[in-house]
Amino acid sequence: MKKAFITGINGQDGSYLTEYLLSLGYEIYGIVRRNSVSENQQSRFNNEVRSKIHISYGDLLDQSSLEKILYEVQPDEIYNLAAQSHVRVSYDIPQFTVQTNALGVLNILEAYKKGCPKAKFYQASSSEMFGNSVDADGFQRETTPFSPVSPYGCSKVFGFNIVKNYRNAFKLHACNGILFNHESPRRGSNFVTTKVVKTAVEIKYNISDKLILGNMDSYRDWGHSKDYVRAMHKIINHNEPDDFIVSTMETHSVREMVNYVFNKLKLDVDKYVTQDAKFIRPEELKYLKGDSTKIRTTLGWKPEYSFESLLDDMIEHWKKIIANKSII
Ligand code: F7E
Repeated sequence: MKKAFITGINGQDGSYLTEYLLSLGYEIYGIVRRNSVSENQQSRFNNEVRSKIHISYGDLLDQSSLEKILYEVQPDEIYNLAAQSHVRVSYDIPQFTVQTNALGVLNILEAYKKGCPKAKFYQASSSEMFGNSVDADGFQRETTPFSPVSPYGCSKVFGFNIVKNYRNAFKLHACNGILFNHESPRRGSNFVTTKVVKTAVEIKYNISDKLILGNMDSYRDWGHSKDYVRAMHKIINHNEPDDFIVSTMETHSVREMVNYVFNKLKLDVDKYVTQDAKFIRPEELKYLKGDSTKIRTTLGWKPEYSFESLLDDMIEHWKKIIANKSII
């Protein structure tokens, strides 16, 4: 039985990856940071999954916890998904963001090199590293230069580079997935897709009466987290450690996304949606569209969800939650 070790195991991607790897017969280990509401630490798992996995306290900033657990578990695969993952929030807590997302990667690489160097390592790198850099044909790809525009993006560039450096310097099987935005019913409610879907459903059920957004003219390449965790597993298991873009190859504006969701719920956008400068970022990443030809041709990965079926999945999920709430 293969063993996988996952940081950020209770996150959107960590929880879907856990379920996917369990379905493939893996034994799953993970760490969570201590939180005073302990129920929150396994909130994305149902009881059945919870009973099958091994979760311990740990932190990317606590070297001793990383060294101890990696040495004890001796995993075959390590997935480093833990991060301060919110771009706008990275302006509020820039030092914490950089410590976790940059130094945290170095910490886990050191623990891996020392404690279980035969393992394979996956780093959750991000399309935010590109900033406003785009190739002439309108895509970002593995060769597009990084030009980050947020503390989050800067921290992720360090993480990406240190993984490559450790791969080459110490002959470690360490890889990067450069994932474009990916969403799901499990996405946190301060990311734009969930904020839009959840609020629109609340409007439908008369629980809210407005949706206040920031920049509606930025473009994102939005995929489904369930598709993207399959890509992580393919990337780490490629015979050569390498870096791959994971994307849908389509781009849509925030405005198009809002229109789709409101039309689906038969709500009038002009009546309910307004903008407020407080949601605008100090520097905005305007446009993302990833060219994932390399992973499609080399590893045979492709997404199953479209932009529309992703949003439909989220709408159905929030309808169930909010319909129950409105009955209570
Ligand atoms: O924003 C605009 C906002 O916060 C998307 C993370 O997973 O993907 C994610 O980062 C767009 C931006 O995601 C609101 O300005 C408008 O242009 O959902 P988001 P993100 O910043 O793209 C990358 C790849 C990651 O790696 C990150 O970890 O939507 N926008 N109005 C808004 N965004 C938010 N959050 N809230 C608004 O009210």
